[in-house]
Amino acid sequence: MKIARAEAILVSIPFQPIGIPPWSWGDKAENCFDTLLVRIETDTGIVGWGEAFSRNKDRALAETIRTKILPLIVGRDATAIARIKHDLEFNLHNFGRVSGVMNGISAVDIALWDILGKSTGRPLVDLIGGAFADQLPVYASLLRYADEKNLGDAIEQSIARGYRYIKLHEVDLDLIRFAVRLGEGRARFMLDTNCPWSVSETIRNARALADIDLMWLEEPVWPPENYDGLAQARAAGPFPIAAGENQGSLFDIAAMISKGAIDIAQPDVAKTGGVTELLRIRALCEATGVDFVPHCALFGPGQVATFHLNASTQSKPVVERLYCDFEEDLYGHRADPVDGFIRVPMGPGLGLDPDLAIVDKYRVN
Ligand code: SMN
Ligand code: MG
Repeated sequence: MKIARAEAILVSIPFQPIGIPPWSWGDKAENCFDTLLVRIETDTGIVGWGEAFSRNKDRALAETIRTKILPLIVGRDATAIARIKHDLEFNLHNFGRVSGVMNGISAVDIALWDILGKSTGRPLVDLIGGAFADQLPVYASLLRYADEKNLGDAIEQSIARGYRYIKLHEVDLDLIRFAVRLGEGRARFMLDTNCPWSVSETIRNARALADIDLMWLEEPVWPPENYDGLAQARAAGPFPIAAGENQGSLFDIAAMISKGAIDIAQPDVAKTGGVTELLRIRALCEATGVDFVPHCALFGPGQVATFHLNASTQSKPVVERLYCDFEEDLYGHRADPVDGFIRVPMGPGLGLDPDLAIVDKYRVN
């Protein structure tokens, strides 16, 4: 079974915001999220879907995948997943080990696992060891509102929809305290600050928040590769420290762990080397007593692959879902949480394929 065709398809779907979130990625505050799809077709007619992390209609990343990555895989044995991933990483390592190229390689890896599942008639979760759970709790990963009214509305709405875990993306301490107090007893909270603070600011701010209950404090320290600084903040407490979405591979996560920087590792399947790399990271986490809770700010095949990965993890990690309602859904709402839980799709491969009419409608290039 050989790879006959491979393409990158950039899709970006608008969502209805609660208020206007002031938080964007890059410079544009557009209310839409990308799903950068990689579609791989075999000479036997099987189609696999992968996803590369992307924001702000990233045409440049789509073109990087088309020109640098996909030409290297056409003609290869589609079942040689680890080898293809290794060859891509080795051939392209000069172009960066974190970000664009790794996101593209991650997408190829996910699509090849989808093909393997479809060609053997097994769901991904079974190929990677089988399920510890057929459904998983989801956390509502709120956007940043920086505003009490809109943040309060998002919390009330997500609790009413059945979410029992909520991640805040705020940095204002009063607002954070307000949010946790509002939802206390109805939901548990995590706080993700996205790397804004120095080590001393982190220690000061974490101490100032010691009166609220947080499941974890995510990426408090700038820059994301400041593992010594994160380790200092972690040692000062009081919250468990989570990070990993801005690391590129097993080796980055291994360095974080050996520095004592994290309690919770959050690799992203569409950034950190796909299913193959996350399985390696998971094993490292198990051997070092670090929780494995994948990052998932994704809406396509990467999100569905995360369902399978989390379900096959003994600790049954909570699944991340960015909290927004899309104008139209790539999976016809079949991947949506119901009452705060998702079910793992048990069809072959990822078990869900994107709706091609939606792909065509929201295709950017
Ligand atoms: C995040 C990062 C990138 C896009 C959306 C959200 C955030 C998270 O850091 O952990 O969800
Ligand atoms: Mg984060």
